[in-house]
Amino acid sequence: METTRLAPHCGVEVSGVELAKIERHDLEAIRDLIYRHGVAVFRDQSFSPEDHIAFARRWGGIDINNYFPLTDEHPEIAVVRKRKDQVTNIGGGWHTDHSYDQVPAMGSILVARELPPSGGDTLWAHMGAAFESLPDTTKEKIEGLTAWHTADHIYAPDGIYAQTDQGSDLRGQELKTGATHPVVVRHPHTGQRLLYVNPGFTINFTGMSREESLPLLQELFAHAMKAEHQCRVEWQPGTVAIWDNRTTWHYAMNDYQGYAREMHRITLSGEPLAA
Ligand code: AKG
Repeated sequence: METTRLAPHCGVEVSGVELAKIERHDLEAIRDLIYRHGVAVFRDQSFSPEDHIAFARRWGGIDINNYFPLTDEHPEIAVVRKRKDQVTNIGGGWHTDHSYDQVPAMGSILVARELPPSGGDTLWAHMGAAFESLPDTTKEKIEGLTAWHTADHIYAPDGIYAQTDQGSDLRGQELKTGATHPVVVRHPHTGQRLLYVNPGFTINFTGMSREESLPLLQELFAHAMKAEHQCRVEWQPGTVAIWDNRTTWHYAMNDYQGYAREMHRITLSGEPLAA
């Protein structure tokens, strides 16, 4: 197994591994790489939906996504599809999967099934690097804070997925379901401190309104999405990416109008988060 860093603070490409047949010690090595680098990318994989599910089960539990269409034969797999006549895409704004759950997802495994001729890359940003590089005054300001996360404004009954990187437009939706998490969490395995707010799903700090929360949230968002915390992956047929949702945010580029793109995602169960 060989590894190549994708960027100084985020991402690693792993070669010499067949995910569908991986041995236990390689799986443990990959788990450790993902905890540290945030996302690992594997090329030229032969990875059927059955392989995808079997591989995910070896990590632990699978979180079924309540919002995305699921494949008919495999309810564990969420379909992340953009039709060729569609304008918006799923994930076209910085977010981390399932931060609105009481026990947020550990990670996600995304497999390229149909790609546009060019474009449609995915970006990740490392929240350990983002926390580390915050000014000390900001670190002091957010120490001990908690924030509320929801998806009620994102997945509306009409299927529109609206996000901006300055904090999502709440579109007058009534926000009911969600979860409160520390603004800075400690990674359950590495102990690294991670910034755990994201533009897609984080609405307000506990004890503060949305309006009172937005200036500091926007300061944190703008800092975290800086290019130096990011890496970028260009998909090819056979590419699989596995990421840690506590350690990273991600962003699906929407730069391939007129073409379809389809990815299959399995979301991996996590554990409760603590400061
Ligand atoms: C998600 O599954 O949450 C995404 O953002 C999709 C990423 C992608 O399609 O590249």
